[in-house]
Amino acid sequence: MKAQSLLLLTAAIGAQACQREHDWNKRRMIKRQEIDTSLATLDENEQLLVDSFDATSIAEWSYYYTHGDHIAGRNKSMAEWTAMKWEEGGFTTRLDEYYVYLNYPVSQSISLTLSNGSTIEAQLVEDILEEDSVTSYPNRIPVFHGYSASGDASAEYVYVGRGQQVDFDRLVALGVELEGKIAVARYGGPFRGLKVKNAQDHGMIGAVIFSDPGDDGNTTEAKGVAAYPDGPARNPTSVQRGSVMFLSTYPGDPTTPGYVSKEGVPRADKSNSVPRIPSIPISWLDAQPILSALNGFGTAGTEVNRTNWVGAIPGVEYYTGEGSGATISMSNKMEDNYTTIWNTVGIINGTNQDEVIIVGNHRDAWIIGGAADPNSGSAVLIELSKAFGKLLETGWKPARTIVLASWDAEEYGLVGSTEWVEEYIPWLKNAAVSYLNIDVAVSGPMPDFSATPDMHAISREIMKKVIWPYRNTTDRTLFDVWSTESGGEIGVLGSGSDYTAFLHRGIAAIDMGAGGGPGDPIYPYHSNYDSYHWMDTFGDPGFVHHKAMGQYLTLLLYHLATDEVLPLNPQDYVPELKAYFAELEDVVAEYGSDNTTLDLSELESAISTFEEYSSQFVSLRQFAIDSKNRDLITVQNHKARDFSRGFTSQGGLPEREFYQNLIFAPGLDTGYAPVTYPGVTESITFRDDWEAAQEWVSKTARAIEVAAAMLKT
Ligand SMILES: *[C@@H]1O[C@H](CO)[C@@H](O)[C@H](O)[C@H]1NC(C)=O
Ligand SMILES: *[C@@H]1O[C@H](CO)[C@@H](O)[C@H](O)[C@H]1NC(C)=O
Ligand SMILES: *[C@@H]1O[C@H](CO)[C@@H](O)[C@H](O)[C@H]1NC(C)=O
Ligand SMILES: *[C@@H]1O[C@H](CO)[C@@H](O)[C@H](O)[C@H]1NC(C)=O
Ligand SMILES: *[C@@H]1O[C@H](CO)[C@@H](O)[C@H](O)[C@H]1NC(C)=O
Ligand SMILES: *[C@@H]1O[C@H](CO)[C@@H](O)[C@H](O)[C@H]1NC(C)=O
Ligand SMILES: *[C@@H]1O[C@H](CO)[C@@H](O)[C@H](O)[C@H]1NC(C)=O
Ligand SMILES: CC(=O)N[C@H]1CO[C@H](CO)[C@@H](O)[C@@H]1O
Ligand SMILES: [Zn+2]
Repeated sequence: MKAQSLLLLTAAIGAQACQREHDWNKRRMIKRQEIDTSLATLDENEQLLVDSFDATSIAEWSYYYTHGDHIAGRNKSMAEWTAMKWEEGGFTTRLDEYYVYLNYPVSQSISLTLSNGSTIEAQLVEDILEEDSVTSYPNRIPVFHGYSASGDASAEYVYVGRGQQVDFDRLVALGVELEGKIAVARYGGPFRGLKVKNAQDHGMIGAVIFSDPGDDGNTTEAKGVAAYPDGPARNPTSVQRGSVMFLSTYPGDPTTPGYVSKEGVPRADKSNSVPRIPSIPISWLDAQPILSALNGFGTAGTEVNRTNWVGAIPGVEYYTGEGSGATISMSNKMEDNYTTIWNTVGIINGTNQDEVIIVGNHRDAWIIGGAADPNSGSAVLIELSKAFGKLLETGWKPARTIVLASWDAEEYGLVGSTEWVEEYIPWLKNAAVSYLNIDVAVSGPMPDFSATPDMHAISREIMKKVIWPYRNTTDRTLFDVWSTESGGEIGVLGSGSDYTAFLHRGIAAIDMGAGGGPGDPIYPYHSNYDSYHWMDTFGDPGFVHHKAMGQYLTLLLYHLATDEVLPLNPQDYVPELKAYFAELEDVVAEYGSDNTTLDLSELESAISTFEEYSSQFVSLRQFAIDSKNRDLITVQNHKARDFSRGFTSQGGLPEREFYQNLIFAPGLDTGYAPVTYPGVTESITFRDDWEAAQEWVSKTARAIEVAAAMLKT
């Protein structure tokens, strides 16, 4: 199997809400003179919505969410409080409960034995900071991996880089023995669960995953920047918790693939979607002695010749480590639990009940705080509900039904949203117009969006209606800052947050948020320091970005729910489908050999058909508008709502039935980052199966034709 590096050529790597890894180096430099920087005029309703936003109240909601345990399945009162706040804004609310498999930490330990017999215990706790009250809560949550396997492992260990399949291929090529060893992997790159899966697939018996200041650019202590709480660099003891589910195979409750988790339902074997070997996350401080014990043994980091292999932990040379004589003894004890989770759901009925816009944010966090992930989004949604409450008071009614969702158990593997979609799929297939996701609304000042192509135009238009307070300026629009500072490209949706179940049932979706760019404070993702204090001091002092992101989401929702002509543009799929096609041709050229053939003409012709019918759609929609033909506008609105269902295939992608969208999917070995035309691309890059690739060309072409047919006049 060859390297997957090409998959990352996809135009934009995309925003992945629970984890954003935007490659800021790749951003296009757009000059401000080249774009429209003026603030668009707002109508009365838009103005009322925008003016309703208050940073001080957002800070108050944030404070509430970030001062109590709200790991999945453990804080019903927070779900109820959310419902109460939304009720105040005029939403009718309820809690939707599911009975799901989760596991909670009991005890974790790692001890290192050096070749001379000395032992060192890993600290495995983050420092208590006087400035940050939640870091000393007696019920603060241990460092662990959600859905990790209970077990002990004691063995020599190997440094495996980011732990992607290509990293393991490299180790195998170097002749490093992996069987029976423990993997020590660096965070970043693929979703953490896939690092553990790859280790397990190579016969390894445990995995330890560490954070590395090498991912922090110039904002490191080694380069003279103070660490949190004194400065914006990473605190050396901070640990990234997180799920180790095999996210690219299946999200949702791993014991109920494809059906709703209620009490009493049959439970499936989960071994294909969660690891069998134990894993534990550690800080870079704990990683330092473990990795430096490998210095001089095996192949030096610089000789391994893999990108991102060498990090920046002082004193560590990132050797592979065979023959060091050092061993790790790890123990991971988890408690398995079937337990209730609560999605808060709030509804304002629209006049057209067969058209629904869903806005979702998850509520559960790995830590007491969660000020960025996910509760910056939660705080924003309360302010949004208040804004719509004010609009309702003026007598306004939405044309389309609005559903707000506060998902539980996203962190374990998109559980609350996936189970909900599985429960309501008949209704959603008929009525869902689009799904708007806001997970980490703010962890820095750089706005970032990923969306299905039909939402690109409206997403950009709304950016012109909001001021984005970038680096102390107060007169730049979100569109201006996004275009010139963040690169001005809307990403492709992969996975990593709650839009996944919607996207893979053919529903238009957008994911939004703002993160840190080079030089910005290091976001302490999934650590105890993702706290209110960090947010207020470094992430978003004054909560100004929270406010602006909330205004954006509110206006986007307002237009989707109100505009007589549904603001979705199916025709905007055309340039994207063509760009993905060009990328696929590159993949074929790169991976093909003399005896491989792949005929892409069916796909090319399907894209042409789509182009033709979508342009018929545009003409007829314009005719309906010009002739003020309401019935015809409704017909066209329904086409815009429905056509993307055509991109899905009942049977799903090869060996992953859940992932039905044949245009984009999370990469099998990336988990977060997207792959386009995944059936074809991964048959080539993963399986080297050109016959299968040819079949997937046909299946993908047929899906595009089905979507096209729905747009036909
Ligand atoms: C639930 O969250 C709230 C708000 O953060 C907190 O006050 C409360 O203590 C939490 N409940 C539990 C049982 O931890
Ligand atoms: C073993 O080696 C480590 C690292 O070089 C050193 O710090 C420690 O003192 C040594 N222990 C003994 C018992 O020699
Ligand atoms: C770090 O600083 C150096 C020197 O100022 C600069 O060239 C480089 O681009 C910076 N790197 C990042 C990731 O910001
Ligand atoms: C890594 O690449 C360098 C330069 O091409 C080469 O000299 C070296 O042998 C390579 N290392 C290994 C372990 O293959
Ligand atoms: C909204 O519409 C649904 C379906 O018609 C109905 O069951 C529900 O009672 C309505 N809710 C409100 C608050 O009017
Ligand atoms: C914003 O202004 C404050 C106060 O003048 C200053 O301390 C801070 O460094 C400025 N921030 C940026 C990003 O320029
Ligand atoms: C291509 O054909 C040659 C000769 O028949 C064979 O040795 C080689 O393994 C084939 N390569 C692939 C990728 O199938
Ligand atoms: C730790 C934990 O949440 N344990 C729960 C496991 O499930 C049972 C039944 O649902 C609960 O009573 C426990 O509290
Ligand atoms: Zn999240």
